[in-house]
Amino acid sequence: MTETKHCAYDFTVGWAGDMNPPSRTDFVSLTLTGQGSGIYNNNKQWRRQSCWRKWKLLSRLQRNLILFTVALMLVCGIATNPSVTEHFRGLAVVAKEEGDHALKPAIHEVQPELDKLNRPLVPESPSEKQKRAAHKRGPPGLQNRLQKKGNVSDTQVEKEEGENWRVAMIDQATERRTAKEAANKVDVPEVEQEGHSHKEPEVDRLEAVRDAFRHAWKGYKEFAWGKDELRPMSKSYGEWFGLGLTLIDALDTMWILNLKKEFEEAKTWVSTELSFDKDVDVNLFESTIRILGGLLSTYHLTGDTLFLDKAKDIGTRLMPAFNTPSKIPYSDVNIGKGTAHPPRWTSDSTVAEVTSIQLEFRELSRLTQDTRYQAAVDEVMQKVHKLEGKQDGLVPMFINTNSGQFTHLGMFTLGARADSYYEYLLKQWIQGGKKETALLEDYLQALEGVKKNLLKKSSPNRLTFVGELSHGRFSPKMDHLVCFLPGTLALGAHHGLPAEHMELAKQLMETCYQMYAQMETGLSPEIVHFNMHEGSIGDVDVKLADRHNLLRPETVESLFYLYRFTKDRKYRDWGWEILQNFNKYTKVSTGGYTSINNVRDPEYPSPRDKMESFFLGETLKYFYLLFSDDPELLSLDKYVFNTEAHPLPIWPTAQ
Ligand code: DMJ
Repeated sequence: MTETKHCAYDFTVGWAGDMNPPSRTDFVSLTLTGQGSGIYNNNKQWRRQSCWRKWKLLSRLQRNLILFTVALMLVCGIATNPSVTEHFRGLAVVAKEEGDHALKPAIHEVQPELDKLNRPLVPESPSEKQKRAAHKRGPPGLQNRLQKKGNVSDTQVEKEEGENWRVAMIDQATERRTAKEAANKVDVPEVEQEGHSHKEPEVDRLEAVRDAFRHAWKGYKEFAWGKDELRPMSKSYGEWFGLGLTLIDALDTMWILNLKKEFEEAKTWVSTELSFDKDVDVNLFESTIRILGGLLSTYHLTGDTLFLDKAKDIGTRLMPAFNTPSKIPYSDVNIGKGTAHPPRWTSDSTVAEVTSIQLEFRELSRLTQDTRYQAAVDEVMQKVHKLEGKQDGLVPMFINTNSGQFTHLGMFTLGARADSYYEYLLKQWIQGGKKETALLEDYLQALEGVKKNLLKKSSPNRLTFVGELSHGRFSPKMDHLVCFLPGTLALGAHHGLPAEHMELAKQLMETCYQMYAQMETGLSPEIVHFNMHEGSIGDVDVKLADRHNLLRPETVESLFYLYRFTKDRKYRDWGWEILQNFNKYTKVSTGGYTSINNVRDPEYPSPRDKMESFFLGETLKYFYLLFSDDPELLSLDKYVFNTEAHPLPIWPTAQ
């Protein structure tokens, strides 16, 4: 049967707000009728021609009115879409942050990448959407974890490489060679399976870490030798203290990785070039954990007194920091002049900084038989132990160097400015032979405080996370820095603390891994916010300003502890995934690795042009220890690692 129909449109654009009909036509009534009594032909071409003819029949005014109405509807639709408005707000935040960066000179080379990050918002084409979906590693519901049990294959890595930003930056030849070499050096463990014994080939992960170190060192050696930090994109360097920070931080890593040639070159620099007799302000905490800690551990590993002499020199030069009315040290010391001062804008120090220098100064006293170092840092701990202003063992973030009291009361975090206070309570107790009970009490009480005030579950997947408290208000914000905690909890359980600490460590370890796995690059952002509302689509939210990754070590560090104590291979596999993603998104062709601005964009992760010294001092060292099968390689019954991954001995008399 043929259906007869009119192609009829009725557009009425007008105003009928008055009861009386208007005396003139304030509206346009438009009726379009189909092709008279023509037979309705529903083929596409007929429809297209017919509508086009109708359109041509309209007056210009009518056409303009229609176009205007359609445009208005589109604009309203976009403006009321929350995800779009949020994106615009986010772009404004990034623009502000990058504006701040622009003040710093060496960032100019990175600007094209930043421009790409701020590229205009355009709707994604279906093919782009598909591409994104392919890159997305952490779909809601942790499908990601379930889907990708194994490692990304080399072929897949190479295929993806061709599509992303690194085409311009990364030396793919180097990378393929590395993958090939790694694949050739196979570690072939015997695996018993259903009565059959077969060889299971495994990429030599230890060699992959050594390759990563060599690549980082190549950049440092070529463009930043003897300087604090490599700027791998601009092939230059940055100075912070002017003390060869990266070189010193990396000394014991080279020793542990058995990179003899590199170690010897660095040692020559220390003996011939390194001088602390310099009119320079250094941060007490950073120079203690990186320089003093690095020299002490290298002395222990090598037995070479060069490093002990240097350690004593820098330790002594840092001591003026403790000359304060309260004996709570200032943040900054001029190691040439022997003067110390707080930052320009405050007389406060941060709590983590004044309570995370103890392992190093205590060890320096033990080695030199000079008790002054230990006395100074022990006094800080004794004062903090007694202070008011804690909540269930949790400490505020600031302490005043004049009054010796906590300031900015009511704010509690296990992230920046407080993190290593908790870590050093446990580690000092271990270092000293588990005798200093005040340290243990403070540690255990703080963990109760964490459980009571900061520990929550996310939605929908019930990941356990540690949030923050501000004047009684809980915030589901967690810094990547907090990922030291699973490792510290596991270490405590290994040294006899309750087994439930290990259970909590495992839960938090899973969360820290998900902070990587749920990102499109497979690398964690600096800060995440967990969703807690029922029915949330994903567990993790990341604000635009928090999407950077600084090559930080905390998750890898915890994976190392968890693997050492449980021997569960999944921790190694997680670490292997992370190493591959560092190689994929942060490796710079001409040498070195770079921090990135955006872990959510695998096409434009936007390099920041900086390789932090802790990438060599900590991150790569913990990767190596994670993949090593030798439990005697820095046994956790003999050594305790400082917060910069420098192993210091557990005191022999104390055991
Ligand atoms: C390092 O300097 C130390 O691990 C410190 O405790 C925290 N920050 C960095 C690494 O993220």
